[in-house]
Amino acid sequence: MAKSPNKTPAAKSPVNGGQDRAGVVGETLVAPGGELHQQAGEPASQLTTNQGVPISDNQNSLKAGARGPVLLQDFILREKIMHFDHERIPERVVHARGSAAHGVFECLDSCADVTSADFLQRPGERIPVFTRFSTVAGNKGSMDLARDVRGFAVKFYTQQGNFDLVGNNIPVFFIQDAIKFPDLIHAAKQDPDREFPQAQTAHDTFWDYISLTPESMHMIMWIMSDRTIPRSYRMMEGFGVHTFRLVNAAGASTFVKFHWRPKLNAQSVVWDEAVKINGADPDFHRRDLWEAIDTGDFPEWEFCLQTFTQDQADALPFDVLDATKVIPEEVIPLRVVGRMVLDRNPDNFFAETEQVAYCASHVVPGIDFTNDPLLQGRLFSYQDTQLKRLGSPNFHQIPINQPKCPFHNLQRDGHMQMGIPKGQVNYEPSSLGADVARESQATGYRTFPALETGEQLRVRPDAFADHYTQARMFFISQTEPERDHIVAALIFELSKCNLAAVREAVLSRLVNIDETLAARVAAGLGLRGEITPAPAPVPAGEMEPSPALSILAKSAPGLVGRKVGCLVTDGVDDALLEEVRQAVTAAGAKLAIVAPTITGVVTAGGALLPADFRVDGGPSVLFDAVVLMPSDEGGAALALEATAVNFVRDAFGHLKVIGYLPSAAPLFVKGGLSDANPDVDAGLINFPKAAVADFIAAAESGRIWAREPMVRKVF
Ligand code: HDE
Repeated sequence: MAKSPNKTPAAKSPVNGGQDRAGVVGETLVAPGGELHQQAGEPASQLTTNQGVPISDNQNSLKAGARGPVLLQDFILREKIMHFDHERIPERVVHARGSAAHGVFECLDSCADVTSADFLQRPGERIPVFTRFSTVAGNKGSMDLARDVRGFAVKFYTQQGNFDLVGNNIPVFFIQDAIKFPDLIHAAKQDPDREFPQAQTAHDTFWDYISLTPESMHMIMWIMSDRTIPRSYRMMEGFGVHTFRLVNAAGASTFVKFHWRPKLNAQSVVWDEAVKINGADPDFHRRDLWEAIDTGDFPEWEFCLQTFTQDQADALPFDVLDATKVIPEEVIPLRVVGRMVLDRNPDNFFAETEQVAYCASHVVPGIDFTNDPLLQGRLFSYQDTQLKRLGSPNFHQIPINQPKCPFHNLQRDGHMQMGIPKGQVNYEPSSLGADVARESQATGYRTFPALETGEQLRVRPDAFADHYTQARMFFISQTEPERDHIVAALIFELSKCNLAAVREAVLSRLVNIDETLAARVAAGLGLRGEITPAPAPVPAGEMEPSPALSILAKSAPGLVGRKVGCLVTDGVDDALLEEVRQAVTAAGAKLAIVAPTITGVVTAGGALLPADFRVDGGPSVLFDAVVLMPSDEGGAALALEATAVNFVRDAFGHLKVIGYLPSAAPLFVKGGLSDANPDVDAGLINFPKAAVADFIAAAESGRIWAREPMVRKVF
């Protein structure tokens, strides 16, 4: 930026009140650093009021005399402040914190056999989507790595209207009936009297509610697993949860569960890492999504249908209308029918991410509902909540919510009507107005004519009564480290519950899932007595393990989309650094330079290497694998920095692959890791004995689970 030759920020004038600050000084716009941002007199566009009146001074209110009172007639001030006062809208009662992106959905396989949904007919055809990920319990400003379910909501802008698939990253839910939802959420969110704890389930009221809600046991297994601490929004599976109904052009119905499978595979962090990420970068997930898209690293998911007939549904040992159950992929496989690529960040967070209004009731011809009582309640809730949040039944007119196909009807008026409907006719049928929109039996949405009979009852079907079989199936489908993590999470959460009776009540339910699980949690809680099983109307039956339910069992080697942190000092070896950079990039990951100062370091070859992070701002929790490349002198100096020592200790403790030069030895010693031995630990890659390719291969295979019992007590 060019410096203003004669107008410096120190220039005082009666106009700016003599303050040394950014603002209008004479004819130039000057920043505190004295940089000229923009020439006045040639603005990009004229600043105006909302009425289009040009504004001459946006820095000073209208006063009676330079030091006199501000005048009420200052319509420019009043309009600006009034608008500011109304900038916030109520945050979502759940899923308040989220991040979203635009993208495309491409049909890969014609689904005409099962649905007439227009966007699933022609392979290769693409439509726009807008996808929002979220946490559930935390407020809008809470941290990203809370242990929580993640929302996974997709708005498909199809040629037959908007289809909203408002799903989660977990395929089951806590409760079976929508009438229980307000209680569940009240118990999970902050206590009403003290407004804490924020964004966590580790507290009395949540576990009290859970201890009294046995139908939540399957979901509890999922939320205590690593699914609730994902590595990235880009690395999450997504699920429509409920059984929906597809209807084809001939009117035949097929049941369906919707699945999203990430190209980068489902991946998670470890708990201690999650806790530390929340401090190091509370925006970890939203930053990750934003930066990936910004740098052209577009996240992608496969869209899959799990379709089944009424006969298949009847043959399953559970009810497909019960949202606490999965249909194992091994029983009914997934059919890949499309893909979604997110390729554009929003232009404006509020206008798009905040105002997007997903509604479970937004379906298109060819997609219909089932009698799942949880889904049925959602069909009311979302539209109702948008009315509250966005303030008008015209929320569909907000650009992000507008269908991208023609839409017209005879609904009129209401707050913030944006359109100007023309003509005399606003009713139907009418004999006036030949161009008035009309219904069409042939092309309009037709509800599947399911036969419904029955008495009016407030009951739960008997087929919903088994709360343990699938909870057990989930637990036994996990690999050993994953089971360890479920045990550890339960111990952590229940240890934050101050009510001994509640802890014991939860244990009495865990024992119905798996005795070893309950015994291990009891040991971790320090409980010595016998655990009495809770009464279970339907005891846990045996189901085959489903390896598809495990993240680790499905994981494939790879560093694509990951981040490697490289700790350097002055004197870093240019050739090795270049080799590491090229290898990391070739593996599809990004290399970040972490240095003692943000300006960077001077390499052994004399080049200035700028840093991405100062060491205290770039702890190893932000990376998937790390490389330690200090000079000899630099290694000794870093060992005096607690943050550098923690960088190494945490990387080891979080089971990451560490490539290092002998010059990093003082950091290991200071970190209490003198025993760390590359001969037995496959994640310690000692340069130059080992090659950079060895580091990449090790990092591609993920965390070093064998190290875990050494760094943490596993009950
Ligand atoms: Fe939601 N849920 N929910 N939910 N939900 C909302 O709608 C509700 C449920 C889900 O990014 C709210 O716009 C009820 C299951 C997502 O904007 C609200 C019940 C699943 C999002 C609401 C459920 C979800 C929401 C709050 C029990 C997975 C965020 C703000 C019957 C299938 C969407 C809003 C976004 C948001 C109600 C249960 C997913 C109040 C009553 C099950 C991803 O309408």
